[in-house]
Amino acid sequence: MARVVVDPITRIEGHLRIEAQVDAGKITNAWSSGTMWRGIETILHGRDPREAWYFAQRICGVCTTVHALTSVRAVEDALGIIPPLNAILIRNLITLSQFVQDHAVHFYHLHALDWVDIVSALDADPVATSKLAQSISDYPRSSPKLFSAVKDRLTSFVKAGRLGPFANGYWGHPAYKLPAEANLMAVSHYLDALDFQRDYIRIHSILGGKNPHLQTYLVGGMSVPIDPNSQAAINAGTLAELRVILQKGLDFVTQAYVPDLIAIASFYTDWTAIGGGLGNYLSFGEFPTAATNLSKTDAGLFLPRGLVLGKDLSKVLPVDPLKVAEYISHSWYSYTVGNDKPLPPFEGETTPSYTGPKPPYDQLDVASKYSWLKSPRYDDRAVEVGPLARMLVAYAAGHPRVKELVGYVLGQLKVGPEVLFSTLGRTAARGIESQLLAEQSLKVLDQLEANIAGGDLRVHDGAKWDPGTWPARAQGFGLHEAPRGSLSHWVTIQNTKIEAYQIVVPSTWNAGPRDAKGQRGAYESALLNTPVADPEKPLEILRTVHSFDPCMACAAHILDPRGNELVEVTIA
Ligand code: NFE
Ligand code: MG
Repeated sequence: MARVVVDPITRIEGHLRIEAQVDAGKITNAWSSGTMWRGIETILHGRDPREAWYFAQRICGVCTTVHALTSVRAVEDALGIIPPLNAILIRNLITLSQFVQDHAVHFYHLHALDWVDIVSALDADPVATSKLAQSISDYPRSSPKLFSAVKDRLTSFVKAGRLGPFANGYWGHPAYKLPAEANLMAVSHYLDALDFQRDYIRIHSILGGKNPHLQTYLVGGMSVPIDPNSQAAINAGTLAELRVILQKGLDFVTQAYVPDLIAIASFYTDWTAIGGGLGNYLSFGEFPTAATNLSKTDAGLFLPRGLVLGKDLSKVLPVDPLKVAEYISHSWYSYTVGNDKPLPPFEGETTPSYTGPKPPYDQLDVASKYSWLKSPRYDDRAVEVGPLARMLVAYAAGHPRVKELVGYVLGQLKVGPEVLFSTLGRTAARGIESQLLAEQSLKVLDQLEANIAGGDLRVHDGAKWDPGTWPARAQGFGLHEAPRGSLSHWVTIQNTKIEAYQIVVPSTWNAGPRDAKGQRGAYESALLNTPVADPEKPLEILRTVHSFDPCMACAAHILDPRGNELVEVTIA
């Protein structure tokens, strides 16, 4: 019996600690702790709601666009604004490209090394690697010469002891199963993906001025001008450039990401029986195809809104966002209503109350409070959010392209849909979603072009820009599916200023601690029964936790407004 502590979990965004009880080579209990304190909710108090997005998107440098979008949606809902179609389509393009880049970076740079043994790649034969690569895809960078150069480069890094981001991996661990050639192919694509993601995200500089933290959101629309006769606006040339980059994104996903995913997964099908977790899946739905308010309707969404409970894909239940509430029974906060009651976000409170031991500490006090993350619940249920949740909700709702893509990937692996409820299912769903959304990005561009060609150049509705037109009090929420899952922002506006602001974030849904009823969060639940071959090298814990793509900056987004010291960190 051993208590395995992984702190910090690396190859994620932010600071996460996992404690796991390992008995006879399997995890019998697990706790997830966000160990970082930062944030945004409180500093928004008293500000102009039209500028909230600008601060909110600073929550994170990874999912940078998502808090800007959700914030403007919340304020638009409160004030009854529906932006023009062009603005909605530009927002979709920014978000779709965010997904493709973020998922590709996660697969190659954050998750692949849980499955790919870099050191084993040194034993690969470049000619055999080229044969393997060409047998699975028509990705052009697959010649023996190229793989030979990658192998030489890797060999020189290893000889010089300069492994850089590859240092301290659990290389040689018995849970690595890929042949040397597959490892070399994956290392080569890891390097290619670095270039790909940098070039691809230029979409954000075209539509948002820069990345991260785009500059062109606006309550009521976007500040990206459309004018076919101006060099300084979206014109035919800009649209053509966007098409080239979006097509490159689709090509990379089709030729590299998805074939690599299938090739790697085929050696790890035992991971379709590990890491299932809660079995409840929530998606708010995303990508409006018309000018609508997502908080009032889910009509016309490309990805459906819905809830799947108990792994039952025979039905999709409706979602009422007002059934969201957050517990803090095991989180370092206090509520005025008592610490065991959940609060819905419109009544949410953010009062830090750190009772944990001072770091460094050996073990969390799991009977009491043990995380900076709250525990969001839907209708008092713990649910998983993210790519797997979205793909399962879409699959169960009969989304034709999702059904096709899921069928294709499962067919290649010779397994059925029941395997989706797993660590590997989570990773496969992210790849399937990348293919789906890279395809969709070109269709959204078509729709934008057609709308512009029809003479509609509007990107902003300024009718309610003047706070003098607002009611004395207004409340609204914004819903979004961010790459890691369901996100919501909740705003109360009183006399033109923000009176209250709450953010319920994807990684909080997944990485949060137990609630007052003892229900585990998604990570805590997924880790149960995960095998651990060597407690000193808990590679298997990384596999399951990374399959969620953690982002702790998003999840622990609270900040004391005056920068008062809340935690003392001692560096020995
Ligand atoms: Ni910082 Fe995020 C996404 C949000 S957190 S990455 O995607 O919101 O899960
Ligand atoms: Mg919050």
